[in-house]
Amino acid sequence: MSMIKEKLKEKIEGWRPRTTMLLKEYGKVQIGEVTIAQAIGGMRGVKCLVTDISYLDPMEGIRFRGYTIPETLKALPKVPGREMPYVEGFIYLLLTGDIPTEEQALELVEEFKKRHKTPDYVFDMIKALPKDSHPMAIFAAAIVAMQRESIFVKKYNEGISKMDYWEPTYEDAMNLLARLPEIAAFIYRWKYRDGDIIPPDPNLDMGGNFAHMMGIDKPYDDVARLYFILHSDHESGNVSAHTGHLVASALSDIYYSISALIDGLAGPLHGLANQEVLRWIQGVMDEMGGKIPTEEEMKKFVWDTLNSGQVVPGFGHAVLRKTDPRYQAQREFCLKHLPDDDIFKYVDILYKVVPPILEEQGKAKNPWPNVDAQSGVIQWYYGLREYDFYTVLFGIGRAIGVCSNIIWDRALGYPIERPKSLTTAMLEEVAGIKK
Ligand code: AMX
Repeated sequence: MSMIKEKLKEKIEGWRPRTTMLLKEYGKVQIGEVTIAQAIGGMRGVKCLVTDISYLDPMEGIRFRGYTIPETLKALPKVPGREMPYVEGFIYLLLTGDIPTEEQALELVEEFKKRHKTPDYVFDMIKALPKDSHPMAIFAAAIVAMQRESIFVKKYNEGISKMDYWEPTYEDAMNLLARLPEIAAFIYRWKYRDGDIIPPDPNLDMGGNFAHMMGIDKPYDDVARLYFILHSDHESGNVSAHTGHLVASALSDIYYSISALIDGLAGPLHGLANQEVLRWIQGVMDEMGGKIPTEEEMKKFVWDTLNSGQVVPGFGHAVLRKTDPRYQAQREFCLKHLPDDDIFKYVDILYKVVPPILEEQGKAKNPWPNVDAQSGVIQWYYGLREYDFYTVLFGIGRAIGVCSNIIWDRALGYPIERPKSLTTAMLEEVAGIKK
């Protein structure tokens, strides 16, 4: 058994009694109530999911295993000579709750290298798809195509004990995570670089190898590391994380679950917003003839968007009530590496003008920017200008968080998800409108 799996086993065995006790002895203790507005309104704020991988505080933002983003980036072992930590070390943190030593992070780097070989049929299948397919559709299809590789399914069919479900789930998750960067880079080079595929370099870590396979020079390796870490997890209720958890709760394997997550992430109100931000900015740039707008000019573009009944992409959030720390982390990267970039200047002006406008309009509960307002600008700057592709990068990151969650879901025996629905007439009756 690998070092990380041993460690995980120890953590799981230590954790199980806590869940068992809560369920058996305190199962009837109330943690909230549900209103009609919540039932109709997308279950906002209903407390009915459990995860220890990350927690999202509305004011403070995300904590991964208790660590804020700056704390996480500071504490994890860094790739020698680079600014950002190993993504593999971050995965160690999400899985075990502990900051790895450099040696532990490197063990995981080696483990991923052993697992990364993607079956050839995946690439053949991608090449058989129409080239104008959206990269997210290709990505989801490539993942589900590998379902036949599932070790969980094999073990389940052999009659494995429930207590051991997490082990083959871990194997599937690690195999999949090891392959996602190569699959994503293949999609990119096949679709946008005339099929000029760059093979992986077995000497590199996940972030470095991704930049290499994309054909983008340093510091894009650090961009990839930062991006995968920032997008990994945002507790369990967002569409992609929840979809992954929900599908896995039926004991569907990792391949089905992560492919489904990617489908949810592909919506413009969720992960696709980073593509929408760039599209919106490009539209303004066209109208401005490439000039940087004044704040007054920018305000007009924002109001035009709102008055035409559209949302301003990259702003607002269902849980957060302040500027997203994932936005801040990327902003700091921009201030250091691309302060004079025109698109960054646009993003910066938007940061100043959009929140007061959304406040004045009075609809959005959170007028502040989210992760997607800033992420496209970095990709664009380093030459990744096909913004249809941006959500695939988000998807690699999100798969890391959701895989970690699913392994723990299985370890703690979380059951199939099945909330209850009511009819409109029942709500009217509860509200006292109709007898
Ligand atoms: N621009 C214009 N209107 C907005 C807005 C924005 N950025 N954010 C929220 N609103 C509007 C909503 O559309 C809603 O209008 P309605 O009452 O007419 O339906 C009203 O404000 C109340 O919405 P809310 O409770 O503040 O937000 P929500 O929880 O329903 O939705 C989100 C959250 C993110 C979907 C929404 O803020 C939005 O559409 N933002 C723009 C898209 C975006 O950036 N998405 C990415 C989010 C991060 C991520 O998941 N990657």
